[in-house]
Amino acid sequence: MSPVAFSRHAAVAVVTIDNPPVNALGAAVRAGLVAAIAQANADAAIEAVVIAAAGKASIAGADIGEFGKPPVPPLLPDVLDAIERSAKPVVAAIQGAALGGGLEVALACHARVALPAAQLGLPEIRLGLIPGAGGTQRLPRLIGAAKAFAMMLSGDPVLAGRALEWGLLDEVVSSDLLATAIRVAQGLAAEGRRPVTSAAAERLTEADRSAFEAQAKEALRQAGEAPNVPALVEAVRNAFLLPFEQGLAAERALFLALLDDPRAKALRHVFFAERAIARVPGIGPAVTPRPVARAAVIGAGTMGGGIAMCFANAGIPVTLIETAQAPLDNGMNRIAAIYDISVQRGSLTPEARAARLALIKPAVGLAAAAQADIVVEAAFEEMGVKRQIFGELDAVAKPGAILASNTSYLDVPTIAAATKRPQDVLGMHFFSPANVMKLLEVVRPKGVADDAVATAVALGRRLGKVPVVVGNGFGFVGNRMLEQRTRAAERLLVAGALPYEVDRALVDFGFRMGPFAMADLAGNDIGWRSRKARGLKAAVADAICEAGWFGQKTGRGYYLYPQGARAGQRCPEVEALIQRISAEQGVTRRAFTQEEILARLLDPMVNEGARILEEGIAARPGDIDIVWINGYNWPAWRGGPMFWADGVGLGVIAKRLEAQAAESGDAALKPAPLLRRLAAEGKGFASLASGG
Ligand code: 3H9
Repeated sequence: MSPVAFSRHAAVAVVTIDNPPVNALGAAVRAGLVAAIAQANADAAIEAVVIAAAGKASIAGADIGEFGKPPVPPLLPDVLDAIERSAKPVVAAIQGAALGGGLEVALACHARVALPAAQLGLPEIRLGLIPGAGGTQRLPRLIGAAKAFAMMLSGDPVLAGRALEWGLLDEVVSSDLLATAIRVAQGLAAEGRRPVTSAAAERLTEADRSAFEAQAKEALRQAGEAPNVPALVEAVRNAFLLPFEQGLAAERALFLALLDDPRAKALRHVFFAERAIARVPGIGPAVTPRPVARAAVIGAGTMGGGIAMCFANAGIPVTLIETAQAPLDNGMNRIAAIYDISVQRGSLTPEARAARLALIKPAVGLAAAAQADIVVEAAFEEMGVKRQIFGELDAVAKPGAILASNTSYLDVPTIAAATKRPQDVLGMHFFSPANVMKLLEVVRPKGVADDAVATAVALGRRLGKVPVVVGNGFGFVGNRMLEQRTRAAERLLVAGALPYEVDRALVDFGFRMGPFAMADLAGNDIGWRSRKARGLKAAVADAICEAGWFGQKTGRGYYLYPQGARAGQRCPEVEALIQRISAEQGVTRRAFTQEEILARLLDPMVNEGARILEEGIAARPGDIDIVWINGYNWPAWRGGPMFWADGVGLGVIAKRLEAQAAESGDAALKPAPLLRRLAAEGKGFASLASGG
């Protein structure tokens, strides 16, 4: 059955796309649209056409799943050509998200009518692409190149009201969308009008052109390596330089070249992986999250304060709890100061600041958690402390409240065992700064109720986070892999690299900073304390801490930070110390290329990722990628560590790991069984996601 239905309303044909979940423009939809337009034109009793869509979304765009596969005709530009050339006027009725190719369909129509909630946008930029079905040519002709370029560059949709102001829509109605579209279509037919966007040129003025060029210059300056920004500028500029048909052909060529770019492939992987995390194994749609109207956060330190801000920012009243008034006041002052910065920057109004602060109620003592539907504990990272808090919480929290720990490493069932309600206890691991970072690891220990997990996930989304459900185990997913990278970085120093070389390799790869700059920022004493507690040693890192060089806060760490500088400078003393340690360990230092450094840092992470998958701590390789992109600044256009590994080839990685294991004598570096198996079969991690 075709996903495109044809029905008659007097002399108007209503063509309805019904292709759940989001009416993407797959091959069958494209064929159905061409057939429907032809049918309407062949039927003497039909005067005009309305294109509508069933469901919540209007048309979410091209079917991203078809990208990278052999194209199946009719191609979208040809479909739009048929719509625009239709001898009978065609009107788009837009009730929800008209995005990418979905908006391009509307642009090819002769008029556009929408509900107020409709969202119109060209988000291709986020997929590493540019619009490829006329968007860069038709939108500037309709609303001017400056506005069109801004929309395409941000990828953000605009609401119907704004679109109406701009002339992107012809009418916005709060009800009777279809009836209105039919009326508009009848009106056009009666007047004998068929306004064709591609023939319009009055908005492409000289003033518009200079406004666009100014924006383009700035966009190119900020684009970095992104290949699609120059392509977007070129395509939009063509609207001024070339006739429509030629502009369209140039856009298509740019679009197709980007489609094959590995960066765009990585972003498509991220798109689907981000959506796959919503499918939590064993938790179907029948599991309903518990209602959350009030929250409590225990601990008003940096982490607890940040978490409380997340609740307030989402409009959820939250009680911030401390053991005494002084730390509570400090915490509240810190929160107010962060909001002040937002007000100064203009990203928050003074009223919104006041409203958010009013949602955070400071309190001393755990009894204040009694009314909360969810309690997030962000106290000191020590099992004894956590168990005591959870034991006390058990006595005061209301029945059915979710009791979550923000622990980064500790065993969640041991914490849960301090209560008589382990079914309500889980981990909610936020990342610092909690009010900014998107990642939320929802730790699901055995014994926790499914609806408790579903509640944490739904709440995470309300807080604007990317919640990834992970199993219980030391460091969960993100920190467990980070530890491998940290160890690898230390090994590299002893073997012959210097901190700046290691950091540069990762920055050139696309990370915002390397491991040593990051350690200096976070404070080297944190890792030191944790190593001491676990009886672990790291010769260089320990020596640096013994010297009192804790990082930026002490003015020096792996680097020097004179007068509070944020960017570190190479430190001759640290470099001499590293060389001394190599000598003490009998190591003949040697130079490493950037590629070698990268492989030595990232391969052990991938290996740990393989173990995490084997143990079921992460459900899918894509979940690990989403953790690293949202929690650790892994560049999205590189798709995450597991996607990256597939690109390198698991055989290559397995061989490199064997070599590293032999050189270091560390058997833990040997390829994990899963990695070994996939490498032997010539497969990648992606084959696991598809059941291979
Ligand atoms: C384009 O159009 C290029 C053209 O210029 C040129 C072509 C020649 N394709 O997000 P959700 C799936 S590029 C395939 O959770 P929501 C999604 O994977 C495209 N599948 O829902 C998920 O599947 P599952 C430009 C798609 O309600 C399900 O739909 N367009 C597509 O939170 C639900 O998705 C975009 O980039 C797609 N285009 O949000 C828009 N879109 O359930 C991308 C969604 O199996 N889409 N799916 O995991 C969105 O922004 C959101 O999906 C939308 C709904 C706002 C529409």
